[in-house]
Amino acid sequence: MPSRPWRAAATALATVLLVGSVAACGNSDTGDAGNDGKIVLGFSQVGAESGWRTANTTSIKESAAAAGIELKFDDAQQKQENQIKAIRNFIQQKVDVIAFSPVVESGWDTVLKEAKDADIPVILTDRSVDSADKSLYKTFIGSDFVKEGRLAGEWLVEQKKGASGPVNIVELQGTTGSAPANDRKKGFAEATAANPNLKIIASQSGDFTRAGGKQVMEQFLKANPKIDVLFAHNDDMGLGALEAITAAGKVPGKDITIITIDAVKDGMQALADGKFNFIAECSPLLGPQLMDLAKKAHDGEQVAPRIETEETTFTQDQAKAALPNRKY
Ligand code: GZL
Repeated sequence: MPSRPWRAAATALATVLLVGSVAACGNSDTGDAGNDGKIVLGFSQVGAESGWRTANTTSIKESAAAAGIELKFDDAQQKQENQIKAIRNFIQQKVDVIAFSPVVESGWDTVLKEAKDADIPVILTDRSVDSADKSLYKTFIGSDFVKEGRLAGEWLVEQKKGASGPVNIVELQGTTGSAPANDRKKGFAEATAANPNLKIIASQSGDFTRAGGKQVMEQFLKANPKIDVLFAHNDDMGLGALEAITAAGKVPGKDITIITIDAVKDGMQALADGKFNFIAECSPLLGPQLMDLAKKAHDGEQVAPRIETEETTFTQDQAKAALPNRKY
């Protein structure tokens, strides 16, 4: 019977294929390392809103490649709902570890519980969350934003200690509800309370972007005839504000003292050129430490609950000296 030998061969082939596919599925189903044995890290990034963010993304992507970690990267375009969606996708794909920089502090408990129920460790990078349940994430790696705001305020108190009358300060806040905006504002206010002459006469979010900084500074300048100081929560908003200040016929760095946070290259150039007066550093180079933590989390090793990055501050002279060697 000519069909019988073919039928046996076809059955054998189908069996081999079925076993093969189940085996392949088995690897991805177990959620263990990627098919080629690599750890799979799902990362949800805030967006691409500033020079700091771009440098942070570069550090993460380059470090993952160097560490042999398979990176699934998502850009949330500064929307929390996109980050929640990305985290759910990572859970569905059974990645080994999830890391993210929460665009805002609140609203994460539900999705973090889903990751915990799926037995996928979560690492917070750069920004933190206000969850009361600390078991929802393995660790936080990033900066002390209150300290950054405090350093900015302390420098201003020193600069203006001889002031006889009111020193009018306007403040460009970061993204509303974000940890850096909340904490930098807190630290700066605490430090400047030391001198009652220092008065924050206006404070509004520029969303960490150059466009936002320019737009809000234009409003500040229209509404406030006497502005002595601008405190911007990041370099990019300060750089945007420069355009508004110059357009208003004022000299940045002289008519208006400008203090910012980050110390990205463009901000350091403005500082070296005398347009900014002081910058508190906030390092975006978290990639290498993140990959080390991802490996430890994957292997079930204990890690410290909070890992803070080493940072410094810059005056105009220090920026001139540091610029040639800046990595970002
Ligand atoms: C700080 C980071 C902030 C930067 C901004 O760690 O979250 O977000 O200061 C960036 O430049 O947009």
